Amino acid sequence: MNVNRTIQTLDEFTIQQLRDFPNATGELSNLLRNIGLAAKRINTEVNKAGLVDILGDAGNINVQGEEVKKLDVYANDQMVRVLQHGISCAGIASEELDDFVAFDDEKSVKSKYVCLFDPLDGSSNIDVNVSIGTIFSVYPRVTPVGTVVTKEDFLQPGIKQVAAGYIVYGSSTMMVYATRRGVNGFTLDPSIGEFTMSHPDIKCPETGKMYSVNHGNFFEYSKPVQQYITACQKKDKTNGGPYTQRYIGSMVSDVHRNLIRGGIFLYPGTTSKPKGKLRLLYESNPFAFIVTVAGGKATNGKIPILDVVPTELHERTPFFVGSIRMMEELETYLQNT
Ligand code: P6P
Repeated sequence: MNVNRTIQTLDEFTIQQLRDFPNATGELSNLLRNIGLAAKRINTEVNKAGLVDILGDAGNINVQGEEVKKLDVYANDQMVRVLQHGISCAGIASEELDDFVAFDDEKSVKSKYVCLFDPLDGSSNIDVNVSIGTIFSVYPRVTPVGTVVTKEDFLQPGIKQVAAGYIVYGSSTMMVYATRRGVNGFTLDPSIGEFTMSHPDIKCPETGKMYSVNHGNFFEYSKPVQQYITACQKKDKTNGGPYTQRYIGSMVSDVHRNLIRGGIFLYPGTTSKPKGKLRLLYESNPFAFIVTVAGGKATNGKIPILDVVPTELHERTPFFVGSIRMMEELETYLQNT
């Protein structure tokens, strides 16, 4: 059997990046490998999620006598554990936790980074076997290394991110992450239990033919958003329509598809929820960073998402992200807001 030595694993790739930047400390590479480990553990449980009903529903005691946890709680525990036991993260904030968690042990306080994440986005889709994902965002701390992190380390604008990524637990399990040097995708090879490079140097196509939005909220969207959505459905020389509408209802899947194929994803504010549904810090900012590094664009409908200065850990924001030409087309409508 030919062993393909040219396919890099996530670990090999992050170590190669370290070799290319000799003055790098290796902390970020180590943090990304930690997330890869958590993702493999989460993937194992997600893949048998459907069996939980057979083996005993969440909250029950399984055959090993362990409490069967809700998957999103399990995913959160795995992310916290690998980051807390690593030496590259000084604290975390999670969609699952009300407040941030400072890692105050003597090793962690010396770490340069903090990590924010949604451990299992779209978890309501699990019991109907729709793809779900983990989303993460990495910032350099603003408080002095050696001290315990504070909330200001987490309330930074998305432009300050040093890395962001996601894992999509789909037909295959993929980890995609961006640093300022580019976006790379790794597919989990179950035969060796490693993420292996499958999508090097991902670029978001300048335009596309897909738009993703929840049409059910149409009559609650602003007029300019309604006009744009209507234009997407018309054969129109200016926007190259009609587009195809694709909406899985799992952000990681919808944005991943549009990143690879080109397209636009919209989660606008509505009359009942003017801030929309998606979280700024650990859903919108990571995807905005990834798509922007890949050549796309992301806004809150008014300004680049990455420029928004957060005031709360769990604040929501309207979110528009995708191929740059499609985003520019959308903005010709939104400027009439
Ligand atoms: P709606 C999943 O619950 C999620 O947070 C995102 O993954 C997804 O894009 C969005 O909500 C779907 O929301 O209101 O369209 O069902």
